[in-house]
Amino acid sequence: MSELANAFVQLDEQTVYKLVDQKISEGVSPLDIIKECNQGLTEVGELFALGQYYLTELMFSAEIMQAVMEKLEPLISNTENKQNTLGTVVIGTVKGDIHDIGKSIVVSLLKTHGFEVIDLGVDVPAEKFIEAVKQSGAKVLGMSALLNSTYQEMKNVVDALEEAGLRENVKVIIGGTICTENVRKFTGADAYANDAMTGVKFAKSVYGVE
Ligand code: B12
Repeated sequence: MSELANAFVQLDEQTVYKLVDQKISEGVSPLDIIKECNQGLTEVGELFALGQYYLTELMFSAEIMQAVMEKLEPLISNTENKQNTLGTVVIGTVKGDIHDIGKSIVVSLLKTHGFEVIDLGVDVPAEKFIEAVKQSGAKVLGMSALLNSTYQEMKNVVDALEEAGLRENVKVIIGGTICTENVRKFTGADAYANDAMTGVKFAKSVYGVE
């Protein structure tokens, strides 16, 4: 594990910031820095699952990551090419789930790559996704989910799209660490992603750009 990931696991806030600043000044790409932080966060999650870390530690790791994102977000916007609006993407974290650090990264990257993004926030019920898709005419719907308990909820959203007669015009991508090909099949989504760039590539392919 890298020094940065390890500092995350130790919840050594000051070392995390120092290493992130160092990497930024060395020109390491923001997405690579996020990847390293993610390794640390995954381990924090493992320690939580094992009962060695408690909710306090989980919350503290999120605070550190949010502070890191404040440093990285402006860089993501600066380093990538801003283009005209390529299309609209509706996104949110599904009902029952309040994790949003990963979703916010996807939102930043989509915007940076020229998409208009309607971010519905966290704990989003199916009706709200459907309403947003209807009103915006978005052809891409992204759902973020980190909890196993959300499989059914993701399926509910896809089913609700179908019931509303919107499914043919809207491509659905689910994202987050729990998303796999099996989960995709169960939910009826068109694609799944475990990283943010896959979401951008998916949106580009749906809108027929690049
Ligand atoms: C930080 C954290 C929290 C924070 C969240 C703060 C916030 N504002 O988001 C807090 C403390 C609030 C929290 C709460 C809980 N958490 Co939590 N949490 C985490 C932790 C440590 C890191 C998550 C994170 O932010 N990672 C960093 C981001 C950058 O990564 P990411 O989310 O995976 O996103 C990337 C990709 O997945 C992808 N992506 C994500 N979404 C999308 C969407 C689309 C469309 C696309 C294309 C891509 C994409 O792109 C991102 C960038 O690459 C994880 C551990 C882990 N392994 O994930 C546990 C974890 C997710 N939490 C867990 C649990 C159990 C909980 C709680 C139930 C704990 C409790 N007992 O209360 C609650 C749930 C509350 C709720 N109802 O949602 C479990 C889930 C187990 C499971 N699989 O069901 C995990 C895995 C920890 C563990 N190993 O036990 N948590």
